[in-house]
Amino acid sequence: MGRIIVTGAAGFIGSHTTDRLLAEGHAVLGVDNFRTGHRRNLAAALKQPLFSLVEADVSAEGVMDAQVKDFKPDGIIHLAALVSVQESIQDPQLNQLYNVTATERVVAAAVAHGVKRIVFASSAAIYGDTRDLPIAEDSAKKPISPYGDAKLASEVLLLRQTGPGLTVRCHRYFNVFGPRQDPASPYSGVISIFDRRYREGKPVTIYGNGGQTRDFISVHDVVRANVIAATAPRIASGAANICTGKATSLLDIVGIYGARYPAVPPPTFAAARPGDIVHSLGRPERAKAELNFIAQVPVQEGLAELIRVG
Ligand code: UD2
Repeated sequence: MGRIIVTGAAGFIGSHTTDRLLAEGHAVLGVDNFRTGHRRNLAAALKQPLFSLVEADVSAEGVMDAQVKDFKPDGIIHLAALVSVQESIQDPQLNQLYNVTATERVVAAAVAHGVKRIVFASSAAIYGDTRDLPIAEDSAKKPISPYGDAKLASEVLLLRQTGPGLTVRCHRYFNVFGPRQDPASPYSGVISIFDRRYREGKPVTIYGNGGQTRDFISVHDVVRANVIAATAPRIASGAANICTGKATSLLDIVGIYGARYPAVPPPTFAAARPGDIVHSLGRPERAKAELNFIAQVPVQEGLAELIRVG
């Protein structure tokens, strides 16, 4: 079994990734500054003897170097980030710190101490507003936010370091959803917002006509991709979409919630958000070819789980 450092371990994707690694018998060191992560997400992990947790900032000088030197991981799953696109627009310097400098620290520590593998949380945001659907990995990369710029820059600096000793995998996540996703901001993932509203018995707001579609992928599939990339023998470095290849509209989602919560008033409709894209869909073939990864959780099933466990 391996030894893995998970940065951003207290976050939405990080905590699920940590749980899965522990369940498979790996030793995990979580690093998180708890800026947007929550200790409650690690309630189960903290009971496991193979888990340890360091409260520290990945972007700070010396932090990753010391942790990697001490823990001697086989791999690092780097998920710590400034996760809000909106916040990256409001505070580009903070975005630079958490989404670029932090990656530089991870790479430097990995190279200095001979870590064999890095898995990085990239994003479909690197493609920007492409109309060329479904999106393949070699599509044009024209990010439209500092967040997308930073994810692309991180990919470049990570993939530059690959060699016989270090394998890097960049995962371009599409719209991830599932339990523990934080609905706190109006710009949080739409499913987390809708889930909270239906639970509270309040109508959701649909911006536009609800016909817009996204490639929604369950966090459990994303976690499986992370664990494969961190632990599978003999994989090559590269970047791939982590998506389902299936489009789901907001009306589809509201239909599922409406059936489950019949007493909640129907959605209200408001003007489409400026800059909102109508359709986003990824091509999943490269992850299948390079990682043998195929998303397995249908959206209906993922939503049923979310409605059940919250
Ligand atoms: C993602 C980013 C966003 C921006 C965009 C660029 C997230 C969470 N958001 O947005 O910041 O970079 O990519 O393409 O990663 N919606 C509603 N009602 C709500 C909330 C959302 O109708 O209460 C709509 C929203 O207008 C959009 C769809 O739901 O049409 C999905 O919104 P999202 O923010 O979950 O994800 P996305 O892909 O638009």
